[in-house]
Amino acid sequence: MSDLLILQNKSAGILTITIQRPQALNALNASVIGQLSVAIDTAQTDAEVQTIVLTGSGEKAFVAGADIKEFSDYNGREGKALAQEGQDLLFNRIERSSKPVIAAINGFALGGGLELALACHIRIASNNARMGLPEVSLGVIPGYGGTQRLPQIVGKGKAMEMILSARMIGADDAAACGLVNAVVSQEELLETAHKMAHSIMKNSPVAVATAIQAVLAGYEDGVNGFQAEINCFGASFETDDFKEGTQAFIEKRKPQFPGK
Ligand code: DAK
Repeated sequence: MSDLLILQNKSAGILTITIQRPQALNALNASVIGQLSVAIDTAQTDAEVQTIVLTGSGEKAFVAGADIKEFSDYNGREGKALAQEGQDLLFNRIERSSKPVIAAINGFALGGGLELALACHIRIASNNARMGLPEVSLGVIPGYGGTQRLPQIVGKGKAMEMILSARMIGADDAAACGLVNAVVSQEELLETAHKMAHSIMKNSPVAVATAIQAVLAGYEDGVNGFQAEINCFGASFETDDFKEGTQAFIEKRKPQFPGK
């Protein structure tokens, strides 16, 4: 049995997952990817979980990349298979999670580590965070969705600069280009991520899940995002959460969403 490389803590509707490999700056090896994948999957059907916060252990790194020691002797076929497997198993699952996933970036988020944060729905960074995609400096390119998600988030020009230069940027630059949603001190990071989670959890969980689905539809090949929105919008009117949300407004009270 492999070691436990992630810690999970459930409290007040929030599942906080902490990647626990501080000796390797929380670098993603196959075991971490597998354990994260199971945790994200399990959370989807866990009624006690409404939002997920993902962070790294220690004060130095969120995740300093894929484990370089693990992939240094891969050949082309193995590299391709593992990129496919990793994207299917973890990165796409995080992005498609019906429960919002917030990355609390507490230090270096490099390579696969930044790609992990990019797959999350919201990113909050501590002011010591350093982010980048250094893959080309190692003779590879980002393989866990970085060439696709980074341009979606910061725009093609900035993404090209970051990917081709392999340079890291600091938290304030990351906020300026929209890579992270907020920057706070290391001490306030988890609290800020949890506050964000609580502000989401005031809303209808069914509508939140549907909104994630509608936003993602616009980035899917061959899918008309506007049409997907119309369909999702229509479906919302059939939910108990919609009935409760509108009724509560009319009765001037806080909604008690049954979807919770
Ligand atoms: N992998 C393995 N070990 C790592 C690591 C990593 N990515 N990053 C750090 N470590 C280890 C260091 O080797 C060191 O271990 P010991 O020597 O003490 O045993 C320990 O963590 C502490 O690191 P440093 O001593 O280097 O700490 P510093 O403060 O001096 O430097 C640093 C911090 C983050 C600047 C530095 O550690 C660094 O440059 N780390 C590597 C960053 C990086 O290049 N990351 C990889 C990006 S490429 C794939 C799919 C995707 C990918 C690859 C394959 N397939 C599907 C096959 C993605 C690739 C990437 O992520």
